[in-house]
Amino acid sequence: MSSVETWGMTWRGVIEEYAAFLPVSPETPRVTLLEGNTPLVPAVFLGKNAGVSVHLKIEGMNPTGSFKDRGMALAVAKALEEGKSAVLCASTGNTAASAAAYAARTGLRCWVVLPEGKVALGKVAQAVVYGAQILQVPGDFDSALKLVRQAAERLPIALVNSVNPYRIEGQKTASFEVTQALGHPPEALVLPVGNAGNITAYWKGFTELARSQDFSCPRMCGIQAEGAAPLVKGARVSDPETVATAIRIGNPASWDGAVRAAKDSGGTFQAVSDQEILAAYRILADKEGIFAEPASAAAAAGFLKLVDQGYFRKGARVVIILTGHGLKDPERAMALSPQIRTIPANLEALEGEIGSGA
Ligand code: AN7
Repeated sequence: MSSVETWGMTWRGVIEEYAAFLPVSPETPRVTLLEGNTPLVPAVFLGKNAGVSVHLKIEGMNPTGSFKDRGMALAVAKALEEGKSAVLCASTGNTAASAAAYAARTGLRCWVVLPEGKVALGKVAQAVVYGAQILQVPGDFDSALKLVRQAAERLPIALVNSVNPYRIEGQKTASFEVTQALGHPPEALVLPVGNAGNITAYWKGFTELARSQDFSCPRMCGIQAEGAAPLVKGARVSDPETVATAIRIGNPASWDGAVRAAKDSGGTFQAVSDQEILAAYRILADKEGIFAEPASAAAAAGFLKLVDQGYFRKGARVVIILTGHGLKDPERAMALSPQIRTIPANLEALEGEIGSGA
């Protein structure tokens, strides 16, 4: 790991930066769009109100606007190393955008299968512009994932969903960054959980670090949307539904990894309603100046709910993972927007409007 002082201009992307901690050899191509090295921003409003110290890990600052880029860099590098010429994924959107970008970067063909009508506009736009072959299927992400897993067994194509272990390996690098930026791991890590790859990855990263250094791992707090909360309920959800389409998943592929992370860390799973998600979405923007997509806001909503339950000790250091950028889902933002008024293009009209609001 490089020191914090060398971050910035010399950042080389997650594979090169963390090669010693990843299953790579000198022959593994250093595929990168300079993913990782994302900001850890203090959340003054959330922290003060809760009596804890809160930082937000802004994963929306990755090259395609989500945390998926960390794992995708490595998954695509390995696909290249293995001589594959195409990648395939099912996706609620962000995996598709990331796969499409890294495939474009490396000259691989990219096939993405989306749940019809349930992917945020910005993510589809990304997949289109990066040149992916886009297909949609009726039903939810879970059936799309089942389909691509079957196809990947029959075709010479690299499956780049988080069932691909290289995705998990790449994503664990975020736990290294959090630890390095704070100087120690936080006491709790709060993150949204859909297919459960990310919580599995963070936990792998923290436990690997704890083996070589003397510190305790954070309690892992996995947040799900109420209508798609299999890990909270302890049972698959057959018709997942939530405003946070990224985590509209009823049967997480990394179920066991998620359960282990929460259990072994002394953490928890928590469900939040769509109303709580949208309230947190607005608090992040309004009070912290941070625009995160609804699935990421779910983590902030979960944090607020855990605060209400007295879950954190006073002064605890908590990191909330904001997994994707708010611009991913412009339709959600506009649905909340008041009517924008047109005024005459003159000073009098503008001054009249601003009035005592200056
Ligand atoms: C913004 O893109 O599953 O628990 O296909 O896009 O590791 O699945 C996205 C998931 C959280 C949940 N936040 O992470 C996909 C996909 C955002 C996400 C998650 C997703 P996992």
